[in-house]
Amino acid sequence: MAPTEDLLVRAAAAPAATEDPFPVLGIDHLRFVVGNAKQAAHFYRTAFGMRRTAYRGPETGHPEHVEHLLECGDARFLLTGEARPGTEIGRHLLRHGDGVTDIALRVADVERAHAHAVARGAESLAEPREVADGLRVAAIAGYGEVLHTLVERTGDTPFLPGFETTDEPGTGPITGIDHVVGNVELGRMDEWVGFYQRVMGFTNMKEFIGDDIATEYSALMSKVVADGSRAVKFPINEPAAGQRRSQIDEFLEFHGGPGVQHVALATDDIVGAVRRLRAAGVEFLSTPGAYYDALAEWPEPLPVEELRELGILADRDEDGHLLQIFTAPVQDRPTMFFELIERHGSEGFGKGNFKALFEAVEREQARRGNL
Ligand code: TYF
Ligand code: FE
Repeated sequence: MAPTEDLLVRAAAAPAATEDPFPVLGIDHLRFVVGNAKQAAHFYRTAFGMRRTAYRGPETGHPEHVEHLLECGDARFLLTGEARPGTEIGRHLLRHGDGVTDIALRVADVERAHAHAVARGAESLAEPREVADGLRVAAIAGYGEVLHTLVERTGDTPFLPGFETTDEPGTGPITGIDHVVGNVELGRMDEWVGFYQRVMGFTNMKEFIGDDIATEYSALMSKVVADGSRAVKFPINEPAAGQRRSQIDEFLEFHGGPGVQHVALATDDIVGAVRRLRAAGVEFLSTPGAYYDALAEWPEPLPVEELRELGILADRDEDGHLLQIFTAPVQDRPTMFFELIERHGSEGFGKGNFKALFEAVEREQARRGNL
Protein backbone atom coordinates (compact mmCIF):
# COMPACT_ATOMS: atom_id res chain seq x y z
CA MET A 1 0.00 0.00 0.00
CA ALA A 2 1.37 3.45 -0.92
CA PRO A 3 2.24 5.64 2.10
CA THR A 4 -0.36 8.28 1.25
CA GLU A 5 -3.09 5.70 0.90
CA ASP A 6 -2.09 4.18 4.21
CA LEU A 7 -2.41 7.55 5.90
CA LEU A 8 -5.83 8.11 4.40
CA VAL A 9 -7.04 4.75 5.60
CA ARG A 10 -5.77 5.45 9.09
CA ALA A 11 -7.30 8.89 9.14
CA ALA A 12 -10.66 7.41 8.22
CA ALA A 13 -10.43 4.67 10.86
CA ALA A 14 -9.05 6.78 13.70
CA PRO A 15 -11.74 8.11 16.03
CA ALA A 16 -12.09 11.88 16.26
CA ALA A 17 -10.87 13.26 19.57
CA THR A 18 -14.40 14.13 20.65
CA GLU A 19 -15.96 10.81 19.63
CA ASP A 20 -17.42 8.74 22.48
CA PRO A 21 -14.92 5.89 23.01
CA PHE A 22 -17.50 3.73 24.77
CA PRO A 23 -20.84 4.35 23.09
CA VAL A 24 -23.51 2.60 25.13
CA LEU A 25 -26.73 1.76 23.32
CA GLY A 26 -28.70 0.92 26.45
CA ILE A 27 -29.16 -1.75 29.10
CA ASP A 28 -29.26 -5.08 27.26
CA HIS A 29 -30.62 -6.93 30.28
CA LEU A 30 -30.34 -7.26 34.06
CA ARG A 31 -29.42 -10.64 35.47
CA PHE A 32 -31.02 -11.50 38.81
CA VAL A 33 -29.57 -14.42 40.71
CA VAL A 34 -32.45 -15.91 42.68
CA GLY A 35 -33.02 -18.82 45.05
CA ASN A 36 -35.88 -20.17 42.95
CA ALA A 37 -36.08 -18.99 39.34
CA LYS A 38 -39.27 -20.95 38.69
CA GLN A 39 -41.14 -19.05 41.40
CA ALA A 40 -39.45 -15.70 40.67
CA ALA A 41 -40.53 -15.99 37.02
CA HIS A 42 -44.10 -16.52 38.20
CA PHE A 43 -43.88 -13.33 40.30
CA TYR A 44 -42.63 -11.15 37.44
CA ARG A 45 -45.15 -12.65 35.03
CA THR A 46 -48.23 -12.41 37.19
CA ALA A 47 -47.50 -9.25 39.17
CA PHE A 48 -45.50 -7.18 36.65
CA GLY A 49 -47.14 -8.65 33.54
CA MET A 50 -43.79 -9.46 31.97
CA ARG A 51 -43.68 -12.17 29.34
CA ARG A 52 -41.25 -15.04 29.22
CA THR A 53 -39.48 -14.95 25.90
CA ALA A 54 -36.61 -17.40 26.35
CA TYR A 55 -35.55 -20.28 28.57
CA ARG A 56 -32.42 -22.35 29.20
CA GLY A 57 -32.09 -25.19 31.70
CA PRO A 58 -31.60 -28.93 32.19
CA GLU A 59 -34.30 -29.67 29.59
CA THR A 60 -32.33 -27.74 26.96
CA GLY A 61 -28.90 -29.15 27.73
CA HIS A 62 -27.86 -26.80 30.56
CA PRO A 63 -27.76 -29.07 33.63
CA GLU A 64 -26.48 -26.54 36.19
CA HIS A 65 -28.83 -23.55 35.93
CA VAL A 66 -32.41 -22.64 35.26
CA GLU A 67 -32.69 -19.34 33.40
CA HIS A 68 -35.86 -17.52 32.41
CA LEU A 69 -35.77 -14.39 30.28
CA LEU A 70 -38.68 -12.07 31.03
CA GLU A 71 -39.51 -9.03 28.95
CA CYS A 72 -41.82 -6.07 29.09
CA GLY A 73 -41.32 -3.11 26.76
CA ASP A 74 -37.55 -2.65 26.55
CA ALA A 75 -36.93 -4.13 30.01
CA ARG A 76 -35.32 -7.55 30.04
CA PHE A 77 -34.77 -9.52 33.25
CA LEU A 78 -32.74 -12.71 33.15
CA LEU A 79 -33.55 -14.84 36.20
CA THR A 80 -30.87 -17.36 37.08
CA GLY A 81 -31.27 -20.11 39.68
CA GLU A 82 -29.24 -23.23 40.35
CA ALA A 83 -30.60 -26.59 39.21
CA ARG A 84 -28.05 -28.60 41.22
CA PRO A 85 -25.87 -27.92 44.27
CA GLY A 86 -22.33 -26.67 44.20
CA THR A 87 -22.48 -24.02 41.51
CA GLU A 88 -21.04 -20.50 41.59
CA ILE A 89 -24.64 -19.25 41.66
CA GLY A 90 -25.17 -21.07 44.96
CA ARG A 91 -22.08 -19.45 46.46
CA HIS A 92 -23.33 -16.05 45.35
CA LEU A 93 -26.77 -16.71 46.86
CA LEU A 94 -25.32 -17.73 50.22
CA ARG A 95 -23.39 -14.52 50.39
CA HIS A 96 -25.76 -11.94 48.90
CA GLY A 97 -29.21 -13.50 48.69
CA ASP A 98 -31.44 -12.71 45.70
CA GLY A 99 -30.42 -9.68 43.68
CA VAL A 100 -28.98 -8.18 40.53
CA THR A 101 -25.58 -9.58 39.61
CA ASP A 102 -25.12 -8.23 36.09
CA ILE A 103 -26.05 -4.90 34.52
CA ALA A 104 -25.43 -5.97 30.93
CA LEU A 105 -24.83 -3.08 28.53
CA ARG A 106 -25.45 -3.03 24.78
CA VAL A 107 -22.42 -1.64 22.98
CA ALA A 108 -21.73 -1.01 19.29
CA ASP A 109 -18.28 -2.62 19.29
CA VAL A 110 -17.42 -5.02 22.09
CA GLU A 111 -13.71 -5.29 21.24
CA ARG A 112 -13.27 -1.57 21.34
CA ALA A 113 -15.40 -0.99 24.45
CA HIS A 114 -13.59 -3.74 26.35
CA ALA A 115 -10.13 -2.57 25.27
CA HIS A 116 -10.97 1.00 26.24
CA ALA A 117 -12.38 -0.07 29.61
CA VAL A 118 -9.31 -2.16 30.45
CA ALA A 119 -6.95 0.62 29.31
CA ARG A 120 -8.82 2.93 31.72
CA GLY A 121 -8.32 0.57 34.64
CA ALA A 122 -11.41 -1.66 34.59
CA GLU A 123 -10.90 -5.27 35.65
CA SER A 124 -11.63 -7.68 32.80
CA LEU A 125 -13.79 -10.66 33.77
CA ALA A 126 -14.15 -12.09 30.25
CA GLU A 127 -12.27 -11.33 27.06
CA PRO A 128 -14.36 -10.44 23.99
CA ARG A 129 -15.59 -13.52 22.16
CA GLU A 130 -18.22 -14.49 19.62
CA VAL A 131 -20.75 -16.76 21.33
CA ALA A 132 -23.29 -17.05 18.49
CA ASP A 133 -23.81 -15.67 15.02
CA GLY A 134 -23.69 -11.88 15.31
CA LEU A 135 -23.45 -12.02 19.11
CA ARG A 136 -20.22 -10.93 20.81
CA VAL A 137 -19.76 -10.54 24.57
CA ALA A 138 -17.11 -9.54 27.11
CA ALA A 139 -17.33 -8.58 30.79
CA ILE A 140 -15.81 -6.11 33.22
CA ALA A 141 -16.16 -5.77 36.99
CA GLY A 142 -18.45 -3.14 38.57
CA TYR A 143 -19.05 -2.33 42.26
CA GLY A 144 -19.12 -5.20 44.75
CA GLU A 145 -19.71 -8.46 42.88
CA VAL A 146 -21.83 -6.78 40.20
CA LEU A 147 -20.48 -7.14 36.71
CA HIS A 148 -21.13 -5.47 33.39
CA THR A 149 -21.42 -7.90 30.53
CA LEU A 150 -20.84 -5.98 27.29
CA VAL A 151 -23.10 -7.22 24.51
CA GLU A 152 -22.74 -6.50 20.80
CA ARG A 153 -25.61 -7.69 18.62
CA THR A 154 -25.46 -7.59 14.83
CA GLY A 155 -28.77 -8.45 13.23
CA ASP A 156 -31.31 -10.77 14.76
CA THR A 157 -29.28 -12.68 17.36
CA PRO A 158 -30.46 -15.23 19.89
CA PHE A 159 -30.67 -13.81 23.43
CA LEU A 160 -27.68 -15.88 24.58
CA PRO A 161 -26.46 -19.27 23.37
CA GLY A 162 -28.66 -22.20 24.27
CA PHE A 163 -31.81 -20.21 24.95
CA GLU A 164 -34.97 -21.57 23.41
CA THR A 165 -37.49 -18.93 22.61
CA THR A 166 -40.90 -19.23 24.16
CA ASP A 167 -43.79 -17.16 23.02
CA GLU A 168 -46.21 -15.69 25.47
CA PRO A 169 -48.20 -12.50 25.18
CA GLY A 170 -47.18 -9.66 27.52
CA THR A 171 -49.75 -7.45 29.17
CA GLY A 172 -47.61 -5.41 31.52
CA PRO A 173 -47.39 -1.64 31.98
CA ILE A 174 -43.56 -1.42 32.01
CA THR A 175 -41.90 0.29 29.05
CA GLY A 176 -38.24 -0.01 30.03
CA ILE A 177 -35.54 0.40 32.66
CA ASP A 178 -35.19 4.04 33.70
CA HIS A 179 -32.22 3.75 36.07
CA VAL A 180 -30.30 1.27 38.22
CA VAL A 181 -28.96 2.39 41.59
CA GLY A 182 -25.88 1.06 43.35
CA ASN A 183 -25.04 1.17 47.06
CA VAL A 184 -21.32 1.29 47.85
CA GLU A 185 -19.32 1.55 51.08
CA LEU A 186 -18.77 4.73 53.06
CA GLY A 187 -16.35 7.03 51.27
CA ARG A 188 -16.38 5.14 47.97
CA MET A 189 -19.15 6.94 46.04
CA ASP A 190 -16.73 9.32 44.29
CA GLU A 191 -14.46 6.43 43.36
CA TRP A 192 -17.34 4.67 41.54
CA VAL A 193 -18.62 7.88 39.98
CA GLY A 194 -15.04 8.32 38.70
CA PHE A 195 -15.03 4.74 37.40
CA TYR A 196 -18.07 5.33 35.17
CA GLN A 197 -16.66 8.66 34.00
CA ARG A 198 -13.21 7.31 33.19
CA VAL A 199 -14.14 3.87 31.87
CA MET A 200 -17.44 4.54 30.09
CA GLY A 201 -17.25 8.29 29.46
CA PHE A 202 -20.36 8.90 31.58
CA THR A 203 -21.02 12.40 32.94
CA ASN A 204 -22.66 13.66 36.12
CA MET A 205 -26.32 14.58 36.06
CA LYS A 206 -27.24 17.58 38.16
CA GLU A 207 -29.32 15.71 40.73
CA PHE A 208 -27.39 14.62 43.80
CA ILE A 209 -27.85 14.20 47.54
CA GLY A 210 -25.14 16.12 49.35
CA ASP A 211 -24.10 16.66 52.94
CA ASP A 212 -26.92 19.08 53.63
CA ILE A 213 -29.75 16.67 52.77
CA ALA A 214 -27.84 13.73 54.29
CA THR A 215 -27.46 15.16 57.76
CA GLU A 216 -31.00 16.53 57.82
CA TYR A 217 -32.88 13.33 57.06
CA SER A 218 -31.55 10.94 54.42
CA ALA A 219 -28.36 9.47 55.97
CA LEU A 220 -27.06 8.85 52.47
CA MET A 221 -25.14 10.71 49.80
CA SER A 222 -25.78 10.17 46.12
CA LYS A 223 -24.51 11.23 42.71
CA VAL A 224 -25.86 10.26 39.30
CA VAL A 225 -23.81 9.36 36.22
CA ALA A 226 -25.29 8.83 32.75
CA ASP A 227 -24.12 8.08 29.23
CA GLY A 228 -24.27 10.86 26.63
CA SER A 229 -27.69 9.85 25.33
CA ARG A 230 -29.10 9.42 28.87
CA ALA A 231 -30.22 5.91 27.94
CA VAL A 232 -28.30 4.55 30.93
CA LYS A 233 -28.47 6.31 34.31
CA PHE A 234 -26.66 5.04 37.39
CA PRO A 235 -27.18 6.82 40.72
CA ILE A 236 -24.52 5.73 43.23
CA ASN A 237 -25.24 5.96 46.98
CA GLU A 238 -22.99 5.77 50.02
CA PRO A 239 -23.98 5.94 53.69
CA ALA A 240 -23.72 9.23 55.55
CA ALA A 241 -23.87 10.08 59.22
CA GLY A 242 -27.44 11.15 59.91
CA GLN A 243 -29.68 11.17 62.94
CA ARG A 244 -29.99 7.41 62.81
CA ARG A 245 -28.51 4.31 61.19
CA SER A 246 -28.24 4.76 57.43
CA GLN A 247 -30.50 2.67 55.18
CA ILE A 248 -27.32 2.13 53.10
CA ASP A 249 -25.57 0.50 56.08
CA GLU A 250 -28.55 -1.77 56.52
CA PHE A 251 -28.28 -2.76 52.84
CA LEU A 252 -24.51 -3.34 53.01
CA GLU A 253 -24.90 -5.55 56.08
CA PHE A 254 -27.73 -7.69 54.71
CA HIS A 255 -26.48 -7.87 51.14
CA GLY A 256 -22.94 -8.65 52.27
CA GLY A 257 -21.31 -5.68 50.56
CA PRO A 258 -22.05 -3.27 47.70
CA GLY A 259 -24.75 -4.08 45.18
CA VAL A 260 -27.84 -2.94 43.32
CA GLN A 261 -30.22 -1.11 45.67
CA HIS A 262 -33.11 -0.39 43.33
CA VAL A 263 -34.21 -0.74 39.74
CA ALA A 264 -36.49 1.99 38.44
CA LEU A 265 -38.97 0.80 35.83
CA ALA A 266 -40.46 3.28 33.39
CA THR A 267 -44.19 3.26 32.71
CA ASP A 268 -46.70 5.43 30.83
CA ASP A 269 -49.45 4.45 33.25
CA ILE A 270 -48.22 4.45 36.83
CA VAL A 271 -51.79 4.51 38.24
CA GLY A 272 -52.71 1.36 36.32
CA ALA A 273 -49.36 -0.25 37.12
CA VAL A 274 -49.67 0.32 40.88
CA ARG A 275 -53.28 -0.91 40.90
CA ARG A 276 -52.17 -4.06 39.16
CA LEU A 277 -49.14 -4.65 41.40
CA ARG A 278 -51.07 -3.95 44.60
CA ALA A 279 -53.82 -6.34 43.51
CA ALA A 280 -51.13 -8.98 42.98
CA GLY A 281 -49.85 -8.46 46.54
CA VAL A 282 -46.75 -6.32 45.90
CA GLU A 283 -46.05 -4.06 48.91
CA PHE A 284 -45.25 -0.37 48.57
CA LEU A 285 -43.91 2.23 50.96
CA SER A 286 -46.69 4.30 52.46
CA THR A 287 -47.02 8.06 52.21
CA PRO A 288 -48.80 10.16 54.86
CA GLY A 289 -52.03 11.74 53.62
CA ALA A 290 -50.82 15.30 54.34
CA TYR A 291 -48.33 14.92 51.49
CA TYR A 292 -51.19 15.10 48.98
CA ASP A 293 -52.74 18.32 50.25
CA ALA A 294 -49.91 20.33 48.63
CA LEU A 295 -50.26 18.53 45.28
CA ALA A 296 -53.75 19.92 44.79
CA GLU A 297 -52.17 23.37 44.35
CA TRP A 298 -49.94 22.35 41.42
CA PRO A 299 -50.62 23.75 37.95
CA GLU A 300 -50.12 20.28 36.41
CA PRO A 301 -53.38 18.35 36.06
CA LEU A 302 -52.55 15.54 38.51
CA PRO A 303 -55.01 12.79 39.46
CA VAL A 304 -54.41 13.71 43.11
CA GLU A 305 -57.09 11.44 44.59
CA GLU A 306 -55.74 8.41 42.72
CA LEU A 307 -52.19 9.30 43.72
CA ARG A 308 -53.33 9.56 47.36
CA GLU A 309 -55.25 6.29 47.21
CA LEU A 310 -52.28 4.44 45.73
CA GLY A 311 -49.40 6.23 47.54
CA ILE A 312 -47.80 7.61 44.36
CA LEU A 313 -45.39 10.56 44.78
CA ALA A 314 -45.00 13.55 42.43
CA ASP A 315 -42.14 15.94 41.78
CA ARG A 316 -41.56 18.83 39.40
CA ASP A 317 -38.71 20.97 38.11
CA GLU A 318 -38.06 23.45 35.30
CA ASP A 319 -38.32 20.68 32.66
CA GLY A 320 -41.61 19.11 33.75
CA HIS A 321 -42.84 16.66 36.34
CA LEU A 322 -42.65 12.98 37.26
CA LEU A 323 -44.68 10.46 39.25
CA GLN A 324 -42.91 7.74 41.23
CA ILE A 325 -43.43 5.07 43.88
CA PHE A 326 -41.19 2.61 45.69
CA THR A 327 -41.90 -1.01 46.61
CA ALA A 328 -40.77 -2.61 49.85
CA PRO A 329 -37.80 -4.98 49.38
CA VAL A 330 -38.90 -7.80 47.04
CA GLN A 331 -36.96 -10.64 48.69
CA ASP A 332 -36.48 -11.91 52.25
CA ARG A 333 -33.44 -9.77 52.95
CA PRO A 334 -34.06 -5.98 53.24
CA THR A 335 -32.01 -5.31 50.12
CA MET A 336 -33.28 -4.72 46.57
CA PHE A 337 -36.54 -2.95 45.73
CA PHE A 338 -38.23 -1.47 42.68
CA GLU A 339 -39.29 2.02 41.78
CA LEU A 340 -41.97 2.79 39.18
CA ILE A 341 -41.57 6.11 37.40
CA GLU A 342 -43.73 7.98 34.92
CA ARG A 343 -41.89 10.96 33.44
CA HIS A 344 -43.51 14.05 31.96
CA GLY A 345 -40.48 16.09 30.89
CA SER A 346 -38.56 16.00 34.17
CA GLU A 347 -35.21 14.20 33.99
CA GLY A 348 -34.81 14.27 37.77
CA PHE A 349 -35.06 11.51 40.37
CA GLY A 350 -37.65 12.97 42.73
CA LYS A 351 -35.55 15.38 44.78
CA GLY A 352 -38.70 17.04 46.15
CA ASN A 353 -39.78 13.68 47.56
CA PHE A 354 -36.57 12.78 49.34
CA LYS A 355 -37.84 13.88 52.75
CA ALA A 356 -41.18 12.01 52.57
CA LEU A 357 -39.47 9.04 50.95
CA PHE A 358 -36.63 8.65 53.43
CA GLU A 359 -39.02 9.01 56.35
CA ALA A 360 -41.03 6.13 54.85
CA VAL A 361 -37.86 4.07 54.32
CA GLU A 362 -36.88 4.64 57.96
CA ARG A 363 -40.32 3.61 59.22
CA GLU A 364 -39.80 0.27 57.45
CA GLN A 365 -36.24 0.01 58.75
CA ALA A 366 -37.54 0.56 62.30
CA ARG A 367 -40.19 -2.16 61.84
CA ARG A 368 -37.35 -4.57 60.99
CA GLY A 369 -35.43 -3.48 64.07
CA ASN A 370 -32.54 -2.14 62.00
CA LEU A 371 -32.68 1.57 62.80
O1 TYF B 1 -32.76 6.89 42.21
C1 TYF B 1 -32.77 7.79 43.01
O2 TYF B 1 -31.79 8.47 43.25
C2 TYF B 1 -34.05 8.13 43.73
C3 TYF B 1 -33.80 8.45 45.16
O3 TYF B 1 -33.38 4.56 49.12
C4 TYF B 1 -33.65 7.35 46.11
O4 TYF B 1 -34.96 7.13 43.49
C5 TYF B 1 -32.47 7.19 46.80
C6 TYF B 1 -32.36 6.25 47.81
C7 TYF B 1 -33.44 5.45 48.12
C8 TYF B 1 -34.61 5.57 47.41
C9 TYF B 1 -34.69 6.51 46.40
FE1 FE C 1 -34.57 5.98 41.79
